[in-house]
Amino acid sequence: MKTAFITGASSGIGWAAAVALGRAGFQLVLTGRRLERLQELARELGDQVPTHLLTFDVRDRAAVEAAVASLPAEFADVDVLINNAGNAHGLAPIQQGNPDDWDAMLDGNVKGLLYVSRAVLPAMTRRNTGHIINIGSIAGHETYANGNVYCASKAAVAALTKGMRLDLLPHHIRVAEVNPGAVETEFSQVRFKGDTERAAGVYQGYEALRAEDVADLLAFMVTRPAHVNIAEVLILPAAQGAATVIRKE
Ligand code: NDP
Ligand code: 8X3
Repeated sequence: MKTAFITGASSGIGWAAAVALGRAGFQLVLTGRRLERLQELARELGDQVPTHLLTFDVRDRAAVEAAVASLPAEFADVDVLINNAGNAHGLAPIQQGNPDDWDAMLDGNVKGLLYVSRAVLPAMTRRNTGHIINIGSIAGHETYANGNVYCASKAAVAALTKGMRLDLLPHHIRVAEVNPGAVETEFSQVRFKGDTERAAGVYQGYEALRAEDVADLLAFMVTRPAHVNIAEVLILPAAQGAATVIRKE
């Protein structure tokens, strides 16, 4: 059984990816900060999908390293890493931005992805096999007003994906980036700090992507033959033309 390691599995895209990859025959290492949510996911996956749960904050390098080092032998040979954990915090012009929000985005979305990758990679380079998918965003490829630091964090993910693909080429490790547009998850609740009305407004008047739509794509990508790397995908709701251009009814 192949092993997939999914960060941010306690919600949204990561949760749906766990369900889709479980169905595709993977055993799963599921990570996030909220243990009870991971336990609920493991229960939903049932006995047919072996799971190992790890709780850590991706911003805490020592915690990331300790968690990955603690993997039992049967889960340690990671075949697929989905670097999904991340969020936006705030939506404000740069001159009014909250530096705590900036830290959360740069430390989580960029350095967290690096810490997890660095900790998991020896299991791949040693075996000369592996597949890494970084969850970027349309925001990493176009910068919208007030998106400044979130967009920068995702632009960094785009650059890192290309760099990782080059560096890991000799080790037969496929590296890819999936860039979603608007997906209805807890993303906007986090961005707007629990303002559920404002968060719901982001998805009103059109059909946003569901986390399952992105998960289907991820399952397709990781089940391609070993010579195929779907290296970069932009996945949008049909009603979305650009980051802030959405056809609303
Ligand atoms: P959710 O808020 O639903 O899920 C975010 C996940 O990331 C949670 O499982 C959360 O787990 C985890 N996470 C966040 N910060 C940390 C941290 N510091 N340490 C460990 N885990 C963390 O949002 P989405 O599912 O939408 O987001 C998943 C990814 O998709 C993110 O990288 C996001 O930027 C990206 N994305 C989302 C889009 C959207 O419109 N929704 C569009 C484009 C990209 P926990 O809180 O338990 O730690
Ligand atoms: C999430 C999509 O457009 O809100 O990355 O930045 S967007």
